[in-house]
Amino acid sequence: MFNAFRSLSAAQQKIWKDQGYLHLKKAISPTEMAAVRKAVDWQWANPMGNPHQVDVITGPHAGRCFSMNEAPPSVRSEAYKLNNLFLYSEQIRNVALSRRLKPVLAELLNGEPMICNSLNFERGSQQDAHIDSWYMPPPKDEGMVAASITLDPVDDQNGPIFFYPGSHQIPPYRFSDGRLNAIEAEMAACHDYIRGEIEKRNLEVTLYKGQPGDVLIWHGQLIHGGSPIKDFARTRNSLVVHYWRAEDVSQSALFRGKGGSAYLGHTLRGELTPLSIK
Ligand SMILES: O=C(O)CCC(=O)C(=O)O
Repeated sequence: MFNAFRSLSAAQQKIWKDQGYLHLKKAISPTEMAAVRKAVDWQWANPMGNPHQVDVITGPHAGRCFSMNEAPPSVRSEAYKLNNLFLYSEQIRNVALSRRLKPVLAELLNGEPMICNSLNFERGSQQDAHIDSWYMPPPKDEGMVAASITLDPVDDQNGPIFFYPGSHQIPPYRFSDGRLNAIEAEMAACHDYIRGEIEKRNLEVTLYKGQPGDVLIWHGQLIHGGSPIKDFARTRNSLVVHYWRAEDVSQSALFRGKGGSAYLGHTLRGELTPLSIK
């Protein structure tokens, strides 16, 4: 068992237990933030043979997914999601499991955190309300948390993350196979259930307005999404990371970086594997 020292105050532990999120202020250093921006710049400057996937959210290509080597350069001025740089980028892994962040994640997971997905954004995602375990169900139900590492100041103009504090306590919706992962044909029923539970519990939506270096961490069952971008001239650079618990994953799937950081050795979408490393 991973030995995490307790790093959260009693007040933080209570917020996590009752509300399902934490806002860590100034947890990421300017050097770490610069490393994330540099990694994204590098991807756009080196598209040749680059297999990372880009989901386009706005503009003429909205709804399409390109591999980096086929993505039109204009996509960078739109809202987009650059998937899974963690697999080949030591810098991204180092920031995702940085000195200040890793002990907190370990305490929340009650075990060693392992990166299972990463997403780089330059603008808000505008993503509908969702629960992460629908798309990245952890090997053990309670073994997942996510974090948004904030690189730009966030306010209500640049599409902040919204979330429902306390919604992680809603008993998970089980799809017909008994699991947490979304089955498309059953999503209408799932949304009805979630809406009903939000009303029953009088849960209210909150916006995350963080500053560069802050991190929002949320529980794998917390309902959240991205608000509409009101001012498209404004960027909202961030690195979103989803974590599972290292001990829940088979040894063959668990990889380690130079500093020992744990990460999944393939992507959950299946588009990248260790074999495709150049
Ligand atoms: O950053 C955002 O706008 C939302 C990201 C998100 O919901 C997610 O990746 O699960």
